[in-house]
Amino acid sequence: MPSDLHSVGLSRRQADYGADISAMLLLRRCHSLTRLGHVGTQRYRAAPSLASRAVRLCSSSRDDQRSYQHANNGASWKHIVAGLLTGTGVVLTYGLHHHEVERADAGSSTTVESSRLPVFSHDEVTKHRSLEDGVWVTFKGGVYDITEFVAMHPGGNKILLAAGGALEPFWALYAVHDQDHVLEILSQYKVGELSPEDLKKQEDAKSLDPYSSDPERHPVLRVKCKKPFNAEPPPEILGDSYITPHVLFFKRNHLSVPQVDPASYRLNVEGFPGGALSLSLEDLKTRFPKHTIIATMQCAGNRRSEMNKVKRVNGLNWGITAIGNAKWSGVRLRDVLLAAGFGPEVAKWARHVHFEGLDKDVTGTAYGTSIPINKAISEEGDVLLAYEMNGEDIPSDHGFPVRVVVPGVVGARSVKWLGRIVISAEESSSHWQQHDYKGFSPGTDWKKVDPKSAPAIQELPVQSAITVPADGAVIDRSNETLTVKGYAWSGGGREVVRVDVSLDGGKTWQVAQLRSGDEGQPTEPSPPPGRAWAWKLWELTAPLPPEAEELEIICKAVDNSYNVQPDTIPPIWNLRGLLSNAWHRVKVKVTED
Ligand SMILES: Nc1nc2c(c(=O)[nH]1)N[C@H]1C(S)=C(S)[C@@H](COP(=O)(O)O)O[C@H]1N2
Ligand SMILES: [Mo]
Repeated sequence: MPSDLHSVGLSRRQADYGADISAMLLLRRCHSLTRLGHVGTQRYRAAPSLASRAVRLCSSSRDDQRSYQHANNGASWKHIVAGLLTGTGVVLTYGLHHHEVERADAGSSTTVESSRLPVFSHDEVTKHRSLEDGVWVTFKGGVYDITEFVAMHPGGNKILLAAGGALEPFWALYAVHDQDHVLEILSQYKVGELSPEDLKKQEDAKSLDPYSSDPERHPVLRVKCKKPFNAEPPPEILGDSYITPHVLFFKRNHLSVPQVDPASYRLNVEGFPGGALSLSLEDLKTRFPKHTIIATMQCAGNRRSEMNKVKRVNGLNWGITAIGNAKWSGVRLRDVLLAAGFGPEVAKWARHVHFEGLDKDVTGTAYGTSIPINKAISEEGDVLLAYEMNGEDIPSDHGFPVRVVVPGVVGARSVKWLGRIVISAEESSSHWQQHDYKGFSPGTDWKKVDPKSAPAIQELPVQSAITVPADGAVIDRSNETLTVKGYAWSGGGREVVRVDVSLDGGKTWQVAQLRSGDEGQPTEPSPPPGRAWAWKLWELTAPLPPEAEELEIICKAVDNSYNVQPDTIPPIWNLRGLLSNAWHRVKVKVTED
């Protein structure tokens, strides 16, 4: 998120708005004119001064955006944006109402004939993704300039995530499903048509490529690698919900997503003296009790980008959101192992349980890993063969129809598209068990490294990060307080008991409030000891330190074993950039208005 957005967003929230709908109408009229005349990135500045005020309001400069905030009505706009973001329909009401007002006011139809609008290429549209350059989106083949809409809405910065691309998925994200109404609102902002070639491309993006059957992903995700698909959500959105919606849940794929037919799906459980057990999806759902847990999944590479800044590491450059928290339902691995013949005899030699996915590389090798038997068989281990995520069938990106969920353990062990389970005296021999997902000394380089010298990562260390404000955000001095938000979690079922936050680079600390649920919603009951699989969201609102021009905000979590996060990265640096859990730091600027 560019910092200027934050400055606009934060100062707007504090601004003293005065209702002025006529300014809106002037703005709108100015907009209509430019719509027929100048269209381009400079159009606001070039707009004819029908009303000097409106032109000023249309200005794309940041200061003007900000001063405009004082001339509008905060409360009602807040409602509108709340409506937009929650899909309550308030925004639709606004849109329709406004549409009518304008129509009456203008005395003529505001709907501009499509044929008279210019045609834009996708490239042209993508150039407009900021308040400075204008915020353009496409919707059903039309091109819309929604700069004004975004600029006027506190929280409108979230719509900016759609800037320069298709709007459809964003309306869907905020549950505004009625596309006719969306079109009606948008019609006021139409500036052109998308070129037929680019519309076709948008429609049939699928080509002859091994990843062509991969599912669609939400464009809000920050893509680290397209093929295979790896992406994480923007921090401020992740931190918004205790249970991460699956569209926002980070996706970490080593290969293409396999297409699995649920009717012919079989899970093979092998390695037992009595032979293999083959289970259909139906068998899993009907023969075993259904068990539900809320568990956080974190990739071993979460926050690798911070480590990468200290000294280059190998791997996807994850930010702070290769982590998510979901409600997983399925059967206990324990129950399936018992059904397959686990008992005292098997316990004598069995030490590991291997998992193999149905995703295979060109040599036919499947993704695979293993976990220790005690975690797999223990009732308290809560290892699931999950067929639901957040109450729905597991989405294909997350392992449809069945995935393993090993709570408290590094994401790499939670094998998706599970095809095979093998009980064994040995660890999995797979690359991902033996050569990857291991931690090393900061002094170990690629010449010296011996993978056999380190154990496979299982339980993860204590972790926390700041989701709001973003690094580089600009905060207005007129804000008397500052709210810092984030997540905290620890591996092995250890519960986070405290999060400390500093606004002054670690000189002084305050204790954040922990939450196990969404704001204003009932919280999840405390987990049984040793089974705290889910993260906690935390928040601190504190007075803005006087005089400081820049703040270094830090967070650090403490779990119930009193494990703490290391303060800096260099002593935990490792060549693969794994286990990056140093104090999280963001810097924000404080400006005088
Ligand atoms: N079959 C299979 N399972 C897999 C992977 C994979 O590539 N293939 N990636 C693993 C890794 S490294 C992580 S962090 C998690 C990510 O799960 P998610 O994509 O549902 O977030 O899945 C794990 N399970
Ligand atoms: Mo991972």
